Amino acid sequence: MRTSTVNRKTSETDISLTINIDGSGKSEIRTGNGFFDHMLVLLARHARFDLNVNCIGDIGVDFHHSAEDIGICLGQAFKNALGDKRGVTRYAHTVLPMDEALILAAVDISGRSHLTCELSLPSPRVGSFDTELCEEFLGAFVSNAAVTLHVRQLSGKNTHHIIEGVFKALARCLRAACTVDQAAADDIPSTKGML
Ligand SMILES: [Mn+2]
Repeated sequence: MRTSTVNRKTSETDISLTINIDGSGKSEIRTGNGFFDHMLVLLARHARFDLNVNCIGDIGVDFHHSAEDIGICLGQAFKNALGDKRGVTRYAHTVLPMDEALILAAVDISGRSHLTCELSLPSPRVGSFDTELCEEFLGAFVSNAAVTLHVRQLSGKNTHHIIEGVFKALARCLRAACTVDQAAADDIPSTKGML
């Protein structure tokens, strides 16, 4: 089983996070923000990761530090859990519909961090979630996971639908990219010999 736990405490947040890449989609998520809990629950479900997240953050300021630091912890745990990435499929992409929203996502478990995030979010808030934090979270995740991620909104009018589509598309991509390619299960999928 590819698993990892990260505990990270700063003056702004105190986070414990456990991931099992080879899980079944179970999660226990307490981030301090209801909408973001919803996003991480469905990320775990659609990636089929088991994911526990507990964050005590300075949400009296706002949710910024919590969203960013959860992204850091998730990225670190994801990278640790994958180890030398032997056998992974590495590349994945999806075009995911969420009602009127349509989201393209593409992932490369490359060992290099890159995010292109092209979203046009009509509303600055969903519930108590500042929607600009979606990109903050993704940036923190890719930086620490050493993953390349492209996210592009092909259509969408409802901000809840668009962000939910992003998380579901990311989940489907991570699930596929992490899956062991049985024809090459002993190989590291790079001509360099490492990822
Ligand atoms: Mn929803």
